[in-house]
Amino acid sequence: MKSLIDSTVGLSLEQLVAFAHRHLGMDAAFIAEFVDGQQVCRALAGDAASFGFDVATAFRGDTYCSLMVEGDIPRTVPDTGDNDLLRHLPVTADATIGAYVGVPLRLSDGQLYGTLCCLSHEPQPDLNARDGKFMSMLAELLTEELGAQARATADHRRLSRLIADEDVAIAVQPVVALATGACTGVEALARFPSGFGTPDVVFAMAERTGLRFPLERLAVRRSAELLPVLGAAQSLAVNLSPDVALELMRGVDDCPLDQFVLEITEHAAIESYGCLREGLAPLRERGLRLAIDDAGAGFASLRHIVELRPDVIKIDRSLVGGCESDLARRSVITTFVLLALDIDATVVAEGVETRAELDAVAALGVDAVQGYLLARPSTDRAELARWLSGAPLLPS
Ligand code: G
Ligand code: MN
Repeated sequence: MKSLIDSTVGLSLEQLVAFAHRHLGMDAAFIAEFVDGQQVCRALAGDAASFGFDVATAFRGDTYCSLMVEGDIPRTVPDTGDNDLLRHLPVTADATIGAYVGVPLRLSDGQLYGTLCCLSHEPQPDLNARDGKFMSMLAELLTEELGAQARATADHRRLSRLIADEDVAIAVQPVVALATGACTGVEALARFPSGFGTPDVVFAMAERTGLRFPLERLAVRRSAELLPVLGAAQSLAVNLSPDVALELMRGVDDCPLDQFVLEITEHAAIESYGCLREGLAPLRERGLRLAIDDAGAGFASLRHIVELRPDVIKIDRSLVGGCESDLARRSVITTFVLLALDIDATVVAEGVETRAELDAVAALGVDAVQGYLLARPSTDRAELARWLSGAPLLPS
């Protein structure tokens, strides 16, 4: 059957159980997982205590749910007194169960996970097929959510392993000054083993699984290993989220920061510019330069620039691509160039792929360029050495 929804809607087990409880109006609703021949309550809503259980309670032996899953009792039992099997089951009297509705919960591969059930102390003569349908629909949503949880757990495990193994490579791409043609520094870019997807995908996975800090920390630590091969005037640009940047840079008292450029993407949501400004101030005093990355790609770049007064504005490649034949793109680039003049920043055009783009951004007053036309990001350290030694990188 086609799934009700394409991807997870983000409803938790607790929310879905609460829907069951509210809609059926019974005394308690719960999800029980089958584990090693027992059933363990995973989420509940309503007055489960009056039936003698709580979250994490394990049920053994014949239960309503195991009987329902086996097909020995119906999914909807308006009055347990009318069912021969349930009437004589000890728990019916012990917990005073008058009515029951349950549906099996399956994982997306069809494997049985457990059950979603509602219980009432009194019989519920109004319970009908529609209630059963509603529970089946919730079960389908739960299948989605359980699948999302299983995927998140698997992602967390894979990514934790990657971080523990330090399985990240650092590619670098030169930043080239238009005035001299020299490489003024490099941007470090994390690269992950094939199978993990693009860096964007991996960092998004890290965000989802709560591993963004350790992953960004690892990437920047590996990037910093390149510092010794850089000339004193050459910079190392690293991409970091603002919160990680503050935490990390604070921790490196002994390390000179004047070779680092901290790239904060325009996509980063900044909760408090004041806090970030204050946090960065002592680091900038120690020489750290700040770049706003991907400028012009979204909505926030002007605000980031106005609030943070970066040393570098990196114009997003979506503005640079085809700018030679697009007045609007050139006009936005000019805006950044003029803004940079006023705040004493330099401008780097990213994603320069053609000679025409290079000539256009040069004519608009951009200071430096980065892009496939000059060099692709590379993990080859011999190539890095060649760039840093002053090999001409601008096409003649
Ligand atoms: O957001 P940020 O600018 O940090 O992203 C850099 C990314 O852009 C890297 O993954 C790099 O591989 C890619 N990149 C670098 N130069 C070019 C280019 O000229 N064209 C395109 N399409 N991508 C580029
Ligand atoms: Mn960047």
